[in-house]
Amino acid sequence: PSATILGFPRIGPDRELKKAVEAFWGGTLTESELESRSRELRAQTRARLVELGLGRDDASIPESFSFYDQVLDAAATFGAVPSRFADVDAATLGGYFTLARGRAADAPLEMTKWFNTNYHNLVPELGPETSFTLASRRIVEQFAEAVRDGYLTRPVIVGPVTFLLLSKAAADAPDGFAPLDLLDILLPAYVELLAELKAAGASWVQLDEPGLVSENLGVEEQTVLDATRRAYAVLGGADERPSILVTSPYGSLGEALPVLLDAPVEAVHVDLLSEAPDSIPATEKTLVAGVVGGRNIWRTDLAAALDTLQALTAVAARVSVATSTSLQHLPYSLAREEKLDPQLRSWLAFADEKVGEVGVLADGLANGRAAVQDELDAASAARRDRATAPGVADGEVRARAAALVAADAARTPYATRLAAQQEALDLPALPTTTIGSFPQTGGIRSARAGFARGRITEAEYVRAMQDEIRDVIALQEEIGLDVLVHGEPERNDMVQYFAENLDGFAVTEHGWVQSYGSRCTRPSILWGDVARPAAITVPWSQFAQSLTDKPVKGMLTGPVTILAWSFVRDDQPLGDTAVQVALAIRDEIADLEAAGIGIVQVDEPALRELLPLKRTEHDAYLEWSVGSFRLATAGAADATQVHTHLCYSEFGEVIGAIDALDADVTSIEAARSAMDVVTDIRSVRFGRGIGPGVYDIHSPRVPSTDEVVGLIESALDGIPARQLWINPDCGLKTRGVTEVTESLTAMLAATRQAREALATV
Ligand code: THG
Ligand code: ZN
Repeated sequence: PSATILGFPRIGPDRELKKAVEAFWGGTLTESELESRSRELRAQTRARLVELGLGRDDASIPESFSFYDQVLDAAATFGAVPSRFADVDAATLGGYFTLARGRAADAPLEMTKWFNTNYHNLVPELGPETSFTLASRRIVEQFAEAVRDGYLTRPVIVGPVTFLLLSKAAADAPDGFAPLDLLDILLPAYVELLAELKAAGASWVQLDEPGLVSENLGVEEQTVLDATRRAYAVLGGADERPSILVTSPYGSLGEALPVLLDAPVEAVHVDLLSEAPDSIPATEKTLVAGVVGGRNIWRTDLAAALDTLQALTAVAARVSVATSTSLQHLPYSLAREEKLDPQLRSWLAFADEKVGEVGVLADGLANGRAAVQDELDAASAARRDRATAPGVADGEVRARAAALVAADAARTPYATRLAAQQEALDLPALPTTTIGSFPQTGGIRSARAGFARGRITEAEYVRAMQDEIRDVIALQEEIGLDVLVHGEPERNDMVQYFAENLDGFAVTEHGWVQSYGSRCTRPSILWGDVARPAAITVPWSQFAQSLTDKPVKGMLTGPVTILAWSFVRDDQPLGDTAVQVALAIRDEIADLEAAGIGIVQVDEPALRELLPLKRTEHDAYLEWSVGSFRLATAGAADATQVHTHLCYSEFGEVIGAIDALDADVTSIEAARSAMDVVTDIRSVRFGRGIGPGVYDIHSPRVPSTDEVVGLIESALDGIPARQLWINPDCGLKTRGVTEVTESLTAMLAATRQAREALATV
C-alpha cells in the first residue's frame, strides 16, 4: 500500500458498538444481533475509508475492529486463558466478555494503560503451563467478510513480542518465570494464523509491536532485542504467509530498528513523530512512514511531512505514507462539530481528516509537490493563522509564568503545617474520608440532560444539584465519616468540567474516544493559554460546607491529569502548559480558602500515565510534573490541608515523585493489590498522611467489615498509625447508592474496631 493508517476508531461514530455491547451484557440484545451490528460497523468503516481515499483492494485498509480490546483479542485468538477461566471458550462473545469483566467468583483480567495513551488494555496472565493454539478464528473471518464485500484489507494483530511483554506471570507461576519465556511455543500459533490468513487470500498482515519502543515494561533491552530477532526469523521464515508489516507506534525504536530492518519481513513502520528521520539506515524494505500524528488533533504540517517523505525515498527502497499510531485515539470526524469555533476548527484534523492527509501526502510523493500544492498551502496557512490567533498567547498569563520563582512552589516545612492543621481540624485517629465523587444518580443525569437541552432553567438545575449535595452530606454524616465531600454531581468528568470553565480549552459534541472496553471519554482540546475567568467550584463547596460542622474537602483536578486527559497543544513544551494550568488551580484554591474551605484535594491519577517510555526522559518529566503540582498547591495556608489522590497501582516507579508532591495527605489505590503498595510507601519513608484504599470500588461487591479490618491491619504493618487515613480505593461515581452505603458502613465499622485496638495497646 502506498497510503495507509495503522487503525481506525471502532466504537462507532455515535458509540454504536458501546451501546450494542452494553445491551448484550444487559440481556436486551442477542449474540447474533451483536454480531450483525458489529458487521455493519465494520462494513461502514471500510466504505468510509475508501471514500476518504484509501485503496479498496491493495491492503491499505487495516482490519482493526475489536469488541473490547486488541490485547484481549490476541489472547482469545491463541487461547491464552487463565486457569480460573479454563471452562470458558473465548472464541464465543460470551466467553470473550467473561475474561474482560469477570464473573461471580472470578476476577477479570487486569487492566493497564496502553503505553503513554489514555487507552487501557487487558493484561493476559501466562504461566509455564500455558499453551497456545489457534483457538479463535475471528481475525480470519473478519478478513473473509471484507473479501465477500469486495475489499482486500489488511488483518491486524498485536505482535508476539509485544503480546508477551504486556502479559504478566499468572499468580501461580513459579518465581523467575517470565511470559517472554513462552516465545518459542507462541510462535507456531502465529505461524498457523499467518497460514490461514494466506489461505483466505490476505496479501499483507500487520503485526503491532509497540512493546519495542517502551523501556518501562520491566524487561532488559537485550532480552527484547533477542526475542524480536527470534520471533521475526520464525514468522518471516514461514512458508505460507502474507507479506508482513511490523509497526512501532508511540515512540522510537532505537536499537530495535536495525533488528527489524534485518529481519525477513517485507515492511517496517516507524513513528516519525518520535523517530528522527535521519536515524533510519538504508533499507531494501518498504518503510511505512508514520508522518501523520495518530493521537493528536492538529492538522499536519503537510509541507514538512512531504519533505521528510521525499528524503526517506533516498534511504528506503519503497516509502508508504502512514499515521504514527492507530487513529483509535481520535474522534471520528470534525465535520459534525458544528458548535466548534470555526477558526479553531480550521486548525484541526480528527480521524477522517487524518486519513485525508495521508492521501494527500501519498499523492504528493507519487506525483510531485505541484500536484498537491494547494493542500500544502492550505495546511501552512492554517498553521500561520494558529500561531498569531488571539488567545493562543495571552500576555498576562505569560508574564505571570515568567515571574515565578522557586519559592512559589514550596510550602513551609511539614511539621509546621501539621501543627496548624491539627489545631484547625481536630480529626480523630485513623481519619475517614472518600475520594470525592458519589454515585451519579438518575436524578443527576436527567437534570444535566434537561439543562443541556434547555428544558429546565439554570436556577432549577442548581437547585437539583443542591438537593443531591444535601443527600450526600446527610448520608456521610449518618455513616459517620470525618472528612466529607460534596459528591461532584455537577461534574460530567473530572477533566472536562474544568476544561469547560477555563479559557484556552474547547470541548467537542461528538468527540468520543474509547478509554477501555465500552467506556469512552470526550477529551477536551487545549489550544490556547490557560486562564481562569472566574471561580469554578467555590459555590458548590461553600454550599456543602454550609450544611455541616464537619470539614468538607474542596475537590480539584491537578495540572498533569488535566493535560493527560485532553488533547494538548503541540506548539510549546508540555511543562509550560502545565504551569499555566497550575496557576489556575492555585487561584481556585485561594478562593476556596477565602470561602472557608479548610481541606482541598488536588487529584493526579494520571501522574504515572504520562511517564515517558524512555528512561532517560523520566527525570525531566518528573521535574515538571511534580513542579506543576507544587505550584498549584503551594499557595495554600499552613492550616489548609492539601490532599491528593492517585489510581492505577504500579506506584513503585513513581513513589519518590509522589512523595515529592509534598501533599499533606495522599490516597492511593491499594485494595486490589492487597496493600502491596505499603512496601513502596515504606521504601521512601513516606512521612505524611497516607490513605491506601481499603476496598475496591471497581467491583460491585460490598466488602465485609472483617475484610476491611484485615486490610487496615496490613496497612498498619508498614505505616505508623498517626499517618494512616482510611478511605476507599477511588471515587464512587460508577457505583450504586446501596452498594456505596453498605461498603462505607463496613469501612466505618472496621475503622472503629481498628481505633479500639490502637487505644488498648
Ligand atoms: N476522565 C477522563 N479520562 C479518564 C478517566 C476519567 N481516563 C482514565 C480513566 N478515568 C478511565 N476511566 C473511565 C471510567 C469511566 C468512563 C470513562 C473512562 C465512563 N464513561 C462513560 C461511558 O462511556 O459510558 C461516559 C461518561 C459520560 O456520559 O459523560 O464511564 O474519569 N477524561
Ligand atoms: Zn482513583
